[in-house]
Amino acid sequence: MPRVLSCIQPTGVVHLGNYLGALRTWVSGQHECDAFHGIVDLHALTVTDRPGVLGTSTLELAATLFAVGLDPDVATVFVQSHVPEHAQLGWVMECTVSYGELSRMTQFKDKSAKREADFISAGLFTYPALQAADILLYDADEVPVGEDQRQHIEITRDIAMRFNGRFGKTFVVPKIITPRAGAKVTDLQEPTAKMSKSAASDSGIVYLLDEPSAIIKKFKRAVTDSDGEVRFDRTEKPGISNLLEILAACTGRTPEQTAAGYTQYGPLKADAGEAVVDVLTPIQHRYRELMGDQAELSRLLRVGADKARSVASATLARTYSNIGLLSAE
Ligand code: ATP
Ligand code: LTN
Repeated sequence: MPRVLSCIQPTGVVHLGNYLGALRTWVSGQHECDAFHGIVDLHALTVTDRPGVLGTSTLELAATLFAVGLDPDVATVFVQSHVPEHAQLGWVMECTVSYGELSRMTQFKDKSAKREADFISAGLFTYPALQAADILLYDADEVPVGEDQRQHIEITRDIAMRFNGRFGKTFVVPKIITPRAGAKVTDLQEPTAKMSKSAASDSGIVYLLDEPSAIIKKFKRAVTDSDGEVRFDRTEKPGISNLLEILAACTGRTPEQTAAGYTQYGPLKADAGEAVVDVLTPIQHRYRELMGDQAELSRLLRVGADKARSVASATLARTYSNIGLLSAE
């Protein structure tokens, strides 16, 4: 059974891009693999400095992960800061990646450019090293993520191969897995930009917990183009292609097959909005139920952290030993 690992940050509210690009694949894959999913609160520290908010958003995100269908009896769901090996291996990873490699990461370039007037932490720069630790600690064969994470998975592979070359076979070199449709959901108001938790405006972002009427409205107002032809073409027709991809992802078809059913933009927008409401409504009900018992959520996360630690501590011990650090025993 392949080992799968993927993580999500507790920054802001989960959106349709997170769901279609990542969470849905986590849920559908959990029975065919040994699945580990982390809520990476330490990663969120790279952009969060307000006291007291991360704990609440971590618990809400846990409820969201179980609401979308991760089964705590099947998948291991844990919080990154509950497993200290992440920070410990993160340092080893920082010493295995170069300044030049980190400088080429587009996520760092984009996020630091957006925060120009703000504090830019060193953690934002070294973020991919901690991400590599998240993945390599679990001997993950596969990492299901959205397309935006490709560069981070590639650098993880490079780090793993470099470390194995220096110190002997220690880490599994993981593969990226992206969904057929939904790997890059874009902002409904700015269809060339990725739908993102950290966007400046909310109007083009569909949140998992949005009311049905708000979702329908956001789709009705989606930015398209003026040539009037329904066709899947990401470059020439980013707005229409995004709607086609979302509708395809919700209905299990390809964007091209979906395009064949439409000649006008209005019905496409309406059907995409309704398909999303149909997918999200049961998730919203389960979310509310789960948030009604926060003690149980915390218990599930403790169980997840225990399982995660048993794997992570063995990998960290192997890493230290292969480097040849002096044993404390
Ligand atoms: P931010 O935009 O603030 O970096 P985010 O929305 O990307 O946050 P993350 O927690 O960083 O959220 O990502 C969780 C998962 O969701 C990752 O696997 C990521 O690839 C995926 N994802 C995020 N945005 C999209 C999107 N627009 N389309 C498809 N997948 C996405
Ligand atoms: N960098 C990712 C979140 C993330 C992740 C990981 C994803 C942190 N650690 C490990 C997969 C595997 C993001 O910004 N979406």
